[in-house]
Amino acid sequence: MSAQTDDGSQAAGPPLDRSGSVFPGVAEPTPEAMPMPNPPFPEFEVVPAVDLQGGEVVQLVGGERGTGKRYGDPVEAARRWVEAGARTLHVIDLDGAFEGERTNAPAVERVVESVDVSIQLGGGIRTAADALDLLDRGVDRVILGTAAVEDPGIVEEVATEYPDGPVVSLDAKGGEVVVEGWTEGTGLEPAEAAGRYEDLGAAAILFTDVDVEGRQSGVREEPVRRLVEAVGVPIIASGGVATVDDVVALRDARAAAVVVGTALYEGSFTLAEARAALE
Ligand code: AMZ
Repeated sequence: MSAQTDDGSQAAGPPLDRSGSVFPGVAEPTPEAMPMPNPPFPEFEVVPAVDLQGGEVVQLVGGERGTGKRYGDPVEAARRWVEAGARTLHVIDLDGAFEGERTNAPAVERVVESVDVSIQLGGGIRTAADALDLLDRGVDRVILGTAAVEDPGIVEEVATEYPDGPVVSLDAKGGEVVVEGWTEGTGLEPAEAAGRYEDLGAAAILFTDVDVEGRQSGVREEPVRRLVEAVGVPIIASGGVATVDDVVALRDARAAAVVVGTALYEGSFTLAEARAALE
């Protein structure tokens, strides 16, 4: 979680005086009310996934309900990854992604309160008000999938208050962006859609290669390269990582970060091994 202090971002011009006649009656914002800049991934990171279903950690295969394996208590998992050196956790409310309601909110809150690293949270965040509320409460980044496709203006609304806050997920099945828990196609191609979200203020783009997700069958770098070439914001790659070579391949494809789930939970490699391979 990030502290919220004055970021001095008005340095290019005179500070806004909200206490004067322009906003009569509106108190000057306290330093605590201003978000501190926290741009995503100044250095390449391996980001453990904490995907939640029914309050427990799960890893699905290809994002399909009823598949995959359970890995117990989310707080234990989160602490384990932080102790192993994770600087960011990728927390997904899967019930939220499927149903549009964040039913794992209590478990998410326990995770957020129990670790002191950056948290990017997604799944079921469908309104700007919910996204802003989560950012106000200390979540570092909110991931918008379905809502960003249905109402792209939400991205802009969130970015206006938290420039480093909104991550847009453009997860693709067969080359097409999918939403509603990856059950519905959109007709969008990720690299084409990404530019529009960059213009709206997305701080980063999450790309999950759904066809290989959870299969531990290796990654495909090509779609990641296409996104990196299409936009200037960081690309967070996800899906299919089985070995440290996959991590290195995605770093070499110039992803800013890679999300790893099953391979870490199954002990295929450790975060320390990934770090060593990246040196
Ligand atoms: O596994 C799935 N079926 C799945 C998943 N992991 N479906 C969506 N998601 C993730 C996306 C994104 O981070 O990668 O949920 C988030 C999007 O949720 P929403 O509710 O904004 O569409």
